[in-house]
Amino acid sequence: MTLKLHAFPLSPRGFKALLVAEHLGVPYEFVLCDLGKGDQKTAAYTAVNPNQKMPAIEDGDFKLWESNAIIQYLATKKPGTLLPLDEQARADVARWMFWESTTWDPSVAILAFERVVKGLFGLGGPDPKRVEEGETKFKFAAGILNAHLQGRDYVAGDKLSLADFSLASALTLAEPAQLPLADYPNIQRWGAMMTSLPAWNAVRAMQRPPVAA
Ligand SMILES: N[C@@H](CCC(=O)N[C@@H](CS)C(=O)NCC(=O)O)C(=O)O
Repeated sequence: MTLKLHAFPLSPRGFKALLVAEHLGVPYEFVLCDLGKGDQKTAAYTAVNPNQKMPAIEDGDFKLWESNAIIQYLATKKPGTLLPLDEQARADVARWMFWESTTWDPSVAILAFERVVKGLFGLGGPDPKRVEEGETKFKFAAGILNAHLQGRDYVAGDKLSLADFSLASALTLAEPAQLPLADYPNIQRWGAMMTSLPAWNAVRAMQRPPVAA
């Protein structure tokens, strides 16, 4: 039975799961979870993810939500690829994935909501106070990532890992969310490498605006 991946490709979290599946060549069935139509709130989807958020996967009877847990599970389908087998190298990847959840993603989310989501769903214009808060949080996080990427091609170790995919997914909204990246040349260099991956373009092609409810 093919693994089902419920995602809304415009969202960095949905994009992340699709990106890793595409990059690894893990066979999957794409199930659009259209946030504009409220697909995440249906009883059928709530049985998959009680949080009523995407992404989520179903692999037979196994259900999994949280984008970083999902990409970790996908990587186990191709051992030794994006998740190192060495304990310390794997812990390093995990560290950046947790940091993505606790620090990077929440800072991106504020700017994404104010500058992209509100427009898509007719929720009014950006709130300048929230935008300022988002920019401050984003710059704090970007400073950490930019310094870490000094002299490095990849976030963890010397090859692509889940850490790169987890963190780079936010860049799918770099332009529409106007992520303030100008002062972070190492993030720009690394981001250019990530956005040139064939899988990146494949998932970009799946993005389309939500259908009105
Ligand atoms: N930490 C979760 C966040 C998931 C999440 O917040 N998804 C949002 C979209 S980016 C969602 O589905 N929102 C639907 C809603 O709140 O109604 C993950 O990484 O999977």
